[in-house]
Amino acid sequence: MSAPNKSYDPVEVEALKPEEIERMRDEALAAFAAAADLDALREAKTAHMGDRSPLALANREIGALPPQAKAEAGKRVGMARGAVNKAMAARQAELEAERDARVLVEEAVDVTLPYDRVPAGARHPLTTFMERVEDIFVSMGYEVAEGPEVEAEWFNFDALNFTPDHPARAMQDTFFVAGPKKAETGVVLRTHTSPVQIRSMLDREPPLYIVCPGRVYRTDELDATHTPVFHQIELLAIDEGLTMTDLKGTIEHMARALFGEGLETRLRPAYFPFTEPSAELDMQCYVCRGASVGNPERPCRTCSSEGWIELGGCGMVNPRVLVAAGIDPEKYSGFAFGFGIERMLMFRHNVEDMRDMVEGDVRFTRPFGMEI
Ligand code: FA5
Repeated sequence: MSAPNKSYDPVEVEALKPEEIERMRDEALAAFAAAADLDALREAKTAHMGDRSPLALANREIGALPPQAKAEAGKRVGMARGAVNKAMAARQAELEAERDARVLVEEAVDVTLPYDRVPAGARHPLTTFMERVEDIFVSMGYEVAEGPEVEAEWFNFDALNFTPDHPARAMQDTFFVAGPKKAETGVVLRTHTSPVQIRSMLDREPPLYIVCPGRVYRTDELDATHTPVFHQIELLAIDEGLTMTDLKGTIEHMARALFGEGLETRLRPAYFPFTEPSAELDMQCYVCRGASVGNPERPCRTCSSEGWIELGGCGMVNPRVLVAAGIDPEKYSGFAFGFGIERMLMFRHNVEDMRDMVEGDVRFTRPFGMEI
């Protein structure tokens, strides 16, 4: 800042010349007009309105002027600064309005768009059905048991009284697991859930009541009534004094819980090496209740007009199996029952083709609801 000077001529002070002040003002106005956004405007504001801006420096020169020159110079600089302030405020308002309009467009949320474009998933009907069956037995005091899907041949066949050359081995076409060095490893993909009978008997002391749901494998082709990977539920009860009557009553309870009251069941002789005697258990058709038999006027698709639906295989546990599992057959007896979940789901929901259950198409699963 210049020192006070009594003979000071304001015209001689370069920074306070009218054309200089006008130039400073015009440069500021041009800089504000050229600022394309609020950041650029902030920079222009610092350059033209800040403490080190030309107009601020010129303003400081006024203090050093003689009194007679101060008023005029002060008015000139003041008007220029006023014009600069006004132009800055106007440009700021303009740029803020532009920004607000742009943000409204860019960050707009369309509240009318559907919010659930990724539909919620649900568990497969096979899983929920299997759990429903499990619950029926758990409510009767049964315990849920599990076993491995890759199983020793001994558990899958030998301990269940399938001798090495027993023709029944061929009834359950088996996937054998090959090892890195030799093909015969004595390991198979379990062909049924019955090996869990043996595991449970070896693990626990009788009395025992177990229900075992699980996945099993057979070399069957995929068609309308077969799949190479399917599910079974196995039931095993070992106690003192159990008879076929207990077996029939237990399965009857399950059939009624699943299909409705008043349905008859019947046992047909069958053969399984691990039960003696063995039977296939049929349930009266829950759709026609036998009314379609011999009645061409009223055919029934569910039971093919036979009046009965086969539920699965069952029987009294063969004493040889009890011995293999370390249980005294003189003291204990037991019954077992095993059935296919896919087949039962087909009967219960009139599914015509088992392939629908494995293909994962939501058009099949959706009507079963969204139980999770
Ligand atoms: C057995 O597997 C015996 N373990 C059942 C058993 C348990 C008998 C306890 C006695 C005591 P089976 O081979 O019949 O039995 O098969 C049982 C059920 O599995 C059949 O009734 C059928 O519902 C189902 N099943 C068999 N093969 C297939 C397949 N390829 N696809 C879908 N379900 C099948």
